[in-house]
Amino acid sequence: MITTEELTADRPDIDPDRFGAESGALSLTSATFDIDGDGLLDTQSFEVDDALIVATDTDGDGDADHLTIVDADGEYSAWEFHRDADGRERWERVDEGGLDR
Ligand SMILES: [Ca+2]
Ligand SMILES: [Ca+2]
Repeated sequence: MITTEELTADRPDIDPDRFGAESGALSLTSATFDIDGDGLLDTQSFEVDDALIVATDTDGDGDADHLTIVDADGEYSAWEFHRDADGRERWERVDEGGLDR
């Protein structure tokens, strides 16, 4: 998939309704939070349609390693990014549920 700087300037290119194991690497272009307190910005939160997405790059390579998607109904799903030895990239869902039940 090819993305231009124009498309990714403000937020990563992601469709929360279609996100899944095969969605591929998600590069973080403008992290604004330092979740682990090491002085390096690692996390970006943004909205796509009515979904809130929080993406964290835990190893500092510029690609998100952890992703949480909260949709307009309060349903959430959490994902971890894995790059296999053969180079295959996939997201694994590690958690899901509703925030208010
Ligand atoms: Ca950090
Ligand atoms: Ca990373």
